[in-house]
Amino acid sequence: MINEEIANIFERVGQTLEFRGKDRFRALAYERGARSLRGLEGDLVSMAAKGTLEDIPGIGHDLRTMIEEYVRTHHIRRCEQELRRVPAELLVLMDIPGLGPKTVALLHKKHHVKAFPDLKRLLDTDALLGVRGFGEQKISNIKRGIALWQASKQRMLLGEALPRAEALLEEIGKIKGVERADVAGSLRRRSETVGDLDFLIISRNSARALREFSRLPTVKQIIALGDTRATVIIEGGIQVDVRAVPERCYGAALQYFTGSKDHNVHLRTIALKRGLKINEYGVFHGRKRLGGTTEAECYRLLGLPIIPPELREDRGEIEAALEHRLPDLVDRKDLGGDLHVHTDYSDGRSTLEEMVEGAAALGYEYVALIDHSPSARVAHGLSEERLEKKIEAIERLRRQRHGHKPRILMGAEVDILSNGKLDYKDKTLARLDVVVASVHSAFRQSRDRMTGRLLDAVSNPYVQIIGHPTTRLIGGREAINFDFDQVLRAVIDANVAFEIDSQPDRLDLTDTLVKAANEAGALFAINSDAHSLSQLEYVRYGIFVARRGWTEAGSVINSWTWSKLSRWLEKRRSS
Ligand code: DGT
Ligand code: CA
Ligand code: CA
Ligand code: ZN
Repeated sequence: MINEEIANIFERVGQTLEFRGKDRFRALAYERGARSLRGLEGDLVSMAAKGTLEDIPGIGHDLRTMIEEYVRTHHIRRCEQELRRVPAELLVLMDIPGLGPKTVALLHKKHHVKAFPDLKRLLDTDALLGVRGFGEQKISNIKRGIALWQASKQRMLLGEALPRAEALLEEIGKIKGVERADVAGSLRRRSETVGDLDFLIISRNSARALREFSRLPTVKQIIALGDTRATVIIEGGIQVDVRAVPERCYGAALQYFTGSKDHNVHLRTIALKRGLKINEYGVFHGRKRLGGTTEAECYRLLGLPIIPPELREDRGEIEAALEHRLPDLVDRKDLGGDLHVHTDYSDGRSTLEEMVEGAAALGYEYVALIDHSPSARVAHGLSEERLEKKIEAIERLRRQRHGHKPRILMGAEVDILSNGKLDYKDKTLARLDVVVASVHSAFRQSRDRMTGRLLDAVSNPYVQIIGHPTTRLIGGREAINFDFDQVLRAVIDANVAFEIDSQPDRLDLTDTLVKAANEAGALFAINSDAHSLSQLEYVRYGIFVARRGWTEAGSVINSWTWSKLSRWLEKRRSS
């Protein structure tokens, strides 16, 4: 947490300096420092105590003393002074994708933009059209950036929300008199973003339990506090709802407050057809309460098996439940390995050895060490020469770890270039165990060209997995435009797998596309795309997406045993 806080401050200071047109090198130093802290494994408090802060790349004497100051006082005086020089209303504009400090400075100086409404007005009235520095393309980029920014601003990534909710759940569980506590709402359904954190508790004295909850140190503001419900804002401006319900209604309440609203509405019509009523207190026949202590009981009383929370979006799960054909969803325990793990050969932050150890700790049978191809220059893509070095290093590592799991696979995430060609020659690809092909550039190509580009990649016999197929970034970049159905058919015909990339801001394919792909019979690889050791854990988010997309273990290639997977990998390239 503290790493993130300091990184945010450094990033803001860098932006402020750039905005003011000050020393570029100083601005860059802050930005580099921020990036480095974001990727850091260790925590800054203990590093400060040990005096090892300057070992962090990008952290020199100045930034080190600032980190120490923050650890001691929760303030950095010099940064705060700098930040006061630019109004906060202008600083937030720099978060809009497509708007950097330089553009905001230009808008401020030349067009009197002081806050978001000014910018909105300029764009709505087309006042910027034709103005130097604002081509049509740039303006449309800014408009799209604003749409993404507004959509994401009010919602949190599941990857941020869930760890927070889990920590909070533990605190709630410790409150005196709380007998049971669960997450509900979109969080329990594992939606890719959530609006707020919903909790349900059972307590003998709920008024007192809620009061105690509202006094937790993380609570910054109380919006409402009653005998059965508390709504508060916690650190980071996140809204939290806690509802206390009697034990006998707990199942009905959990069902109701898990939602989704559409699922609940549909469920009520099922109840009506059977002459029953369902609400947050239970299932009723007239005035007679038939039950509602557990969720399973509620569903059973309506003639249904319990439906996993991830499916409760009214996307056909109620029909499937009625016909007893709910999928047997893939589980985290089913994963036999990870087929997309970066190392410090390109833009990862951990070594080959560390990533392999990490995979071993997760009990994996196999792991593919993947790095970028040369066109991904910012990511230090591997030249043929460095690829050769990595192959040798992997050979050494295999010898060292002989007889130990996991099996180490040599791989690459090869760029699908704008013309559809791959960034390595076939001769090079032939030397790799695993080839993930991804789009990393020219995101705005026309639908036809983009479709053709992906089809070209799918047709290369060395490509086994299409990486993060839509390349969207939640709150940061729209999906590329292509004919999904056509690519889906090609992928199935060629026996290529779609990736479900588990990075919390990617989650790509998305749940609905996964569902469509499942209906057509596609294969998936649920990968962490980890860029550091701790990110190996991100597969949990990919698993959630897979489950929300109705995926069973059989269609996930990295849930297969090594003998099955290795045959599949081979077959693909000899086809
Ligand atoms: P969010 O917070 O926007 O990510 O989405 P949810 O689904 O968590 O929505 P939220 O927090 O407003 O409400 C939690 C659950 O409570 C929701 O999934 C279903 C239930 N719920 C809330 N309001 C209504 C309603 O008006 N009708 C029905 N049927 N259910 C509701
Ligand atoms: Ca919610
Ligand atoms: Ca709520
Ligand atoms: Zn990638």
